[in-house]
Amino acid sequence: MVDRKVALITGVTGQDGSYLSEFLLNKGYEVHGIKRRTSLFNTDRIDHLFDGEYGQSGQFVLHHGDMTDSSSLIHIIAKTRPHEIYNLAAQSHVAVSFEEPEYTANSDALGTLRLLEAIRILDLAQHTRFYQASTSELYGLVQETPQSEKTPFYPRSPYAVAKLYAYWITVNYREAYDIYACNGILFNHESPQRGETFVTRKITRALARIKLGMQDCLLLGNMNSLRDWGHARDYVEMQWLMLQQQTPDDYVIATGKQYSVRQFVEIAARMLDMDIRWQGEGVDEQGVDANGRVIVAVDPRYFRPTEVETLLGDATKARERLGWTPATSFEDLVAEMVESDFREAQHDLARGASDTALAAAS
Ligand code: NDP
Ligand code: GDR
Repeated sequence: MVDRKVALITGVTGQDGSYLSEFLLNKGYEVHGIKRRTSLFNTDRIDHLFDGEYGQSGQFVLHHGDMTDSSSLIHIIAKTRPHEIYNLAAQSHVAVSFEEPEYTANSDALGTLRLLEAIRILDLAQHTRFYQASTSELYGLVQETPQSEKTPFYPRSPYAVAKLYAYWITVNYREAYDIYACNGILFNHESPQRGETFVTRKITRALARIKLGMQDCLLLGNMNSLRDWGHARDYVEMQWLMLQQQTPDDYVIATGKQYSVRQFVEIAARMLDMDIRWQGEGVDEQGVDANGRVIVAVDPRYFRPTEVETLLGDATKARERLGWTPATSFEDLVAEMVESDFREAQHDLARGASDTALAAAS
């Protein structure tokens, strides 16, 4: 029997959960993931790991649980006695948090408390290290630029307010109970595994489908928004590194470069040989292709009641103490997402065509 390190990941079915699982499994960890009950399978992002050797050998195990249900969390932690817990589970969509503020607080704020309490109640404070997925959204209405660990917070959504509670309860349990607990204040990170309703993936997916004639137009909200975008694959390695230090601490992870949503659209479109010309202003702004077709338009439905206009991270501390350097450039990130979505769209198109052929034949 190999004496493995044991990790528990909440949010294992999400973007970061899938990259972190793969990273830890490759390092030889026994990885336990918590997934909530859903009416349809939602393990697409981790099926390649679970269906393969890792799942069969018992190195990768999934448990049903929910951040809103203490009993399931306590039970799983008692059973697995993890050396490291990565709390990635959250209602993570900022716009949705305005529609479901109470649920967002329950899962994102109280859910974090439930995990920390489980560590304390089960007497695991000296055994289990804890990572909290904190966020650049904490800076919200920014008080200084760029933002570092010392920049004051000013959250601007129910999501960010819930994450503020999670941030401070993590600090408090570190100080009160001597738990090795860290906040990773991660700026936006994307990948081909990003959920389809976050703006980067929405853009790459829509442009690929417009290119193939499967969609007419991409509807967006605030295109002036500025973000510091990195690659999720690079960022999960930092989550792990934060738990391998002598003393627990909080770290900003960011690229230090900023682009607008509009620039993201332009760069992604260029990669698909679709040069965009902008016309109009405000809600009337439109992106027009070489044939004069409107392929990008503003839909006020996607505006948020309070917006985070600009985020730019200063990751000096992580660079100096964790050796952080982002491996993937912005252009490479966009290219990887565009290529992946173009392949997926081609696949959907071919499947649609063969479905039609099948229907005609039957
Ligand atoms: P995703 O939205 O892709 O994944 C969220 C995960 O949480 C999913 O596995 C989801 O399950 C799970 N989840 C949601 N609610 C519950 C619940 N009540 N009980 C159990 N599981 C639940 O997020 P990311 O992977 O992008 O982000 C990971 C974490 O990092 C999140 O906490 C996010 O807020 C935070 N973060 C993300 C950043 C980013 O740019 N990606 C930046 C900074 C912080 P299901 O698959 O069933 O929906
Ligand atoms: P964000 O990511 O809110 O930064 O939160 P998102 O991609 O949703 O929005 C980024 C910016 O783009 C603007 N925007 C749109 N956003 C979406 N989703 N859809 C649109 O059509 C659209 N048009 C413009 C938004 O207004 C915003 O300014 C993400 C999540 O992963 C959080 O969980 C995480 O904490 C932060 O990143 C860091």
